Amino acid sequence: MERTFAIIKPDAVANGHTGKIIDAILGNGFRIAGMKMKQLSEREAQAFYAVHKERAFFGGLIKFMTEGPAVVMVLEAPDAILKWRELMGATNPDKAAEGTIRKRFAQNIERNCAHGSDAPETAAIEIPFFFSAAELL
Ligand code: 3AN
Repeated sequence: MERTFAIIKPDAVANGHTGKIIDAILGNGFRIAGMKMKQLSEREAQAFYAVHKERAFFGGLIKFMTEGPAVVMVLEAPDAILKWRELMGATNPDKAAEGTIRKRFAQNIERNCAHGSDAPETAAIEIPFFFSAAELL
């Protein structure tokens, strides 16, 4: 079993897609080990996306990720990291495969409705960033 960290981003929550995304997660064989709704503070978003701080899109990304509530989750499955990235689809929804979450629900490369850890080392940082051990069931 593997765990990955996922976010239903503020655009998807505001547009009422939370239920459909959770349904896709459960329908694709993930177990939800942790889940909470939360509006990220600017400081949290900056720390979470610190790897992107030199990028031109950083300011817009922080504004977007803090604009409203998001749903943060820990998903568990065999090969969860890769499996969740496949289910989300490409970062740019225009390039995402038919049926993927970003193809179905994302507006553009920035407002792209979902996040997933990209490697085991990233998941190992991102999961404890939002969840204590006691919150994971
Ligand atoms: P992914 O979320 O697919 O791992 P990353 O880590 O490259 O993609 O990017 C993190 C987030 O930054 C994306 N989910 C998206 O919201 C935003 N982002 C990435 N690339 C761009 C871009 N070229 N322009 C605007 N926003 C971007």
